[in-house]
Amino acid sequence: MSFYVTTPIYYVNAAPHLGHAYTTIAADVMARHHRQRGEQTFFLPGTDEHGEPVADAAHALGISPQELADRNAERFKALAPQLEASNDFFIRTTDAEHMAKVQEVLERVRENGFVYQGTYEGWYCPRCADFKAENEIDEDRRCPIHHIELTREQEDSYFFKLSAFQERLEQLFAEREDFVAPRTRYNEALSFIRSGLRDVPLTRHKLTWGVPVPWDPEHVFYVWFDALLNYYTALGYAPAPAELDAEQAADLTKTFWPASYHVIAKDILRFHTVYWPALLMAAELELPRHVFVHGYLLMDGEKMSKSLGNVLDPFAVIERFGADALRFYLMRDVPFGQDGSVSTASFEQRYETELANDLGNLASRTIAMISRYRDGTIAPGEVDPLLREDFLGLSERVSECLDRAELTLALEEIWQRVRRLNRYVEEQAPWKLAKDEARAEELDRVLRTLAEGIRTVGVLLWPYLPSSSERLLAALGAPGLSLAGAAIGSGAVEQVSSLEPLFPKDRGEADPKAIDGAAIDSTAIDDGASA
Ligand code: ME8
Repeated sequence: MSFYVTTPIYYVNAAPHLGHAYTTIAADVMARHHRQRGEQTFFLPGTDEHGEPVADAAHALGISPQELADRNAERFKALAPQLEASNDFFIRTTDAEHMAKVQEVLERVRENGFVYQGTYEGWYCPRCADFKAENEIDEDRRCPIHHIELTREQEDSYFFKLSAFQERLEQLFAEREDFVAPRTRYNEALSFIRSGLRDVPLTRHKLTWGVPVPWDPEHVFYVWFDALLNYYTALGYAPAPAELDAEQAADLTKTFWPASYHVIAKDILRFHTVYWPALLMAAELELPRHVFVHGYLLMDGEKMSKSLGNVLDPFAVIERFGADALRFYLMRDVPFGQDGSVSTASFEQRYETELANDLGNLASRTIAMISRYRDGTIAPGEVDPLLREDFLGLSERVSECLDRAELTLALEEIWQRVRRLNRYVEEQAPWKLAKDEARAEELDRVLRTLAEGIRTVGVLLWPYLPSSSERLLAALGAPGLSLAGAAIGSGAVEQVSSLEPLFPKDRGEADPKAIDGAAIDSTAIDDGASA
């Protein structure tokens, strides 16, 4: 079994923000979960470095596009470890290997008869790097996303014969209803296809910052074709994960292509669910298994984006609360697949009531009681059948949810058990049992059940809370992360050791700017320059 998950490659025309962190965290949760299942896993994020938005931003700063790309790619690359993302590689579309492969694949698309020469005229948004259809434009001729004026562009272009794939795309959607999720996004993509596909420009004549077109050096490829192909090209030169044998390591494409999941937000739905499968068909490559389209993180009701200038800084949030708290908050508070508002108030609420109280206190109390009443030792034996029943099928259920990229649902399944364990402590009142010698065996069983319960949720929570889970499991003397061990009673906690609070409450004065203030309040492009 293998599992390959990707994030969009982010534009380097500005700095990373919470929206980018969100998708990266989500993909990382999936990657970690599949590693726990013992599957060969590859997780790819990266940066999208060509095209007009980057060229324009660099021009405004008086530097070369390559300089801007180098500078900002570093910041996106640095974001991954800060989020505790376990990515296997980080692709940059200015990598020579990527560029060569893009030329090779698109040359094949042309040889296969899906490219022709023509002239394109239309309303163009330089920030989207995209022409807008007439029905997307209002009377002001402004971009519906960036609110900037569209320009009327006319240029010689090579076209990609998207229209040739109308029937095959309809057939794809009919045969594979899980190709795009959630269902609303599947419907949206399908209705776009049904509305009739028009051919799209494959190259840009007026631009030089891009992958040169091999058959006509006056053109570069339109940035979206260059960008989408990253998911495929990376496997041709990324270093192999350590667990692969020599034969697999020689060509990652054999093990990991096609991708299991492309995780994206709805802004780039059409590119991933229509252009991308058509392009792969044209190049005779296998299609990805799933595209999961999540919603927007909203602040003041509007999508955060670099060009709107209302971005906030994930680095500042992490510095104060840690990556785990950010990961948990985003996966828990914003139902994955829907839009959701983020705010300081809801972050603090989740942190206090769920991380610090529900989980942190449960772990501290359990370990403290085992230390106090039993010198840190768990007597061998069975766990309480009451709790065994409540945990029955849990890891299977979590896997099922994660197989469908239902990240919030899977977390809710686990959290119900965290709450169950808290109720169990109250119901059993080990402090009362400890006062009665005649109930020593009962106390042993309650402590064993609690230790095993928190171990089980600790293993299941690892994709969401990697460093806290590892600390918790280390304190339980049971560091195993394999999902096979995520059944209550299977892990044999024998001896516990002390545990510093997992989520300390004393974080100093609340700083509203840490979450919803203007942690980065300059416009995105200026911010890109000052870093
Ligand atoms: O579109 N809420 O790059 P990009 C949730 N280079 N997710 C958000 C978000 C928000 N407010 N803002 C951004 C591009 N994202 C192209 C992609 S892929 C072949 C090329 C996340 O830097 C979300 O994943 O504009 C969204 O799809 C992506 O960032 C857009 O990143």
